[in-house]
Amino acid sequence: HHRDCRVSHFRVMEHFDKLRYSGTWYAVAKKDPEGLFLIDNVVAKFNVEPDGRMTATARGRVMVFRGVSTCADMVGKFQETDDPAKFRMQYYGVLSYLEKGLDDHWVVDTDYDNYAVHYSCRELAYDGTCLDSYSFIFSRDPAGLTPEIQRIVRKRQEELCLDRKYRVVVHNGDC
Ligand code: ODT
Repeated sequence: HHRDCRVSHFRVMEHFDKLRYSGTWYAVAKKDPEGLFLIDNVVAKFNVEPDGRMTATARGRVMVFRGVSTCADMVGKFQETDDPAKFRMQYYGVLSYLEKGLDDHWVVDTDYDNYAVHYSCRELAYDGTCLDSYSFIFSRDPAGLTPEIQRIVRKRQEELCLDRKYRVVVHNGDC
């Protein structure tokens, strides 16, 4: 059978709980979009503000222009949608020359305590599949994920039609 790669058919986390999701997540793998930005040493911190809105900061090594990288702090604000696991992320850098924009931000799967699978499609094709996506695999533990969890994550990567598109995100203290 053929896999359904239409973005609107992708399953996301059911009953997503942003409070349980808050705190620190280490990126352990990433599928890059066109024009890669976040390179490695990526750590995201999610918060829930007193008014209930989700915000986040991300620190990591980023590409500033062709071949030149630096460590950067990014800030994100999340707009809610009809689906509690699907957000619109408005983001910008603490320094003005860093990338800014508005991306989809979907929490595809998480157990809150160990792993999370994030997905963002930036450009849809006419047939509803994605032309330009990025996706992060997050771990609570910078040392990585257990084999059992890696199996779950691999399944989700396949369901996103992104199997074998990920690279390892290293944490070597550069940022
Ligand atoms: O790295 C890329 O190539 C694309 C990513 C661009 C946006 C990064 C901006 C992050 C803003 C702060 C938010 C933190 C949480 C992020 C979690 C995952 C998605 C970036």
